[in-house]
Amino acid sequence: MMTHAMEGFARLCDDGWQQGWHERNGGNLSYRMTAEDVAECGKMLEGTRTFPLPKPIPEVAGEYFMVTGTGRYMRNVKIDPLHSFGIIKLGDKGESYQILWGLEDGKPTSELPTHLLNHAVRFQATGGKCRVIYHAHPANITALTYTIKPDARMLTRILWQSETECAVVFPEGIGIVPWMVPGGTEIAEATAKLIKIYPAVVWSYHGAFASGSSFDEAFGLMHTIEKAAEIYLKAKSVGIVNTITDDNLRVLAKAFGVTLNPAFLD
Ligand code: 2HA
Ligand code: ZN
Repeated sequence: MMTHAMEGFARLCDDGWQQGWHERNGGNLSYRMTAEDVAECGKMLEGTRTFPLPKPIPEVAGEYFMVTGTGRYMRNVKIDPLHSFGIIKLGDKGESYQILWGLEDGKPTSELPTHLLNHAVRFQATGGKCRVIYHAHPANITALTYTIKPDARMLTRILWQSETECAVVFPEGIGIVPWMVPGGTEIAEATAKLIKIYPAVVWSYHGAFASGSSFDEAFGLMHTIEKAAEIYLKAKSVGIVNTITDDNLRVLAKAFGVTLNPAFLD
């Protein structure tokens, strides 16, 4: 049986697949469940397997998460949920996790350290609102990282200038890490440092992480970033002769009641 939260989780995975962001086993998703989500699972949750985390994450101790499985394909989440994702519960000190449902014949995503650290940091940054961390491999935002230095200001300005909605959707800006080996604690800590400030972080030559209070918000953020990157690359390939000015951005921010990161304005 699929609960409401499971349906929402599977829908995002399928949406990302439909967008072409999840070649092979690329990308992963995690969702911090509410008490109602956990209650809806009822007897489906039973602990059988416990694993240590490479580093304890006490900020999210005792929390329940839905996570995709390592080596699993986003395109299969909808048709084979039991093998493609699962529900885990973190230990009392955030030192381990227990698999309570799904992830059959498998384990959570290789990016679990990044997901959990990002949850810990975003939980604090948003006063507990953030519930979704989403990693995808969209082609345009990844291509864009080959054209600039890994600099948050430069990246953010390009995106803000490439689609009018961007500054309203991510007024804090977007972070970026240089190329690093994926799957470990080092990239997890580098990403967490940035996601404290920015709702999304781009991984150079790899993809992006987006956060949100709901599946809609996290998916929508990834979609907005990717769309802006696509517009930028198209405009740049023809030749950019006009752009959204900083004055335009200031007027926009005022009209929508958002505060743009002042460090990113000229
Ligand atoms: O799940 O995307 O970054 C595979 C990946 C690793
Ligand atoms: Zn990846």
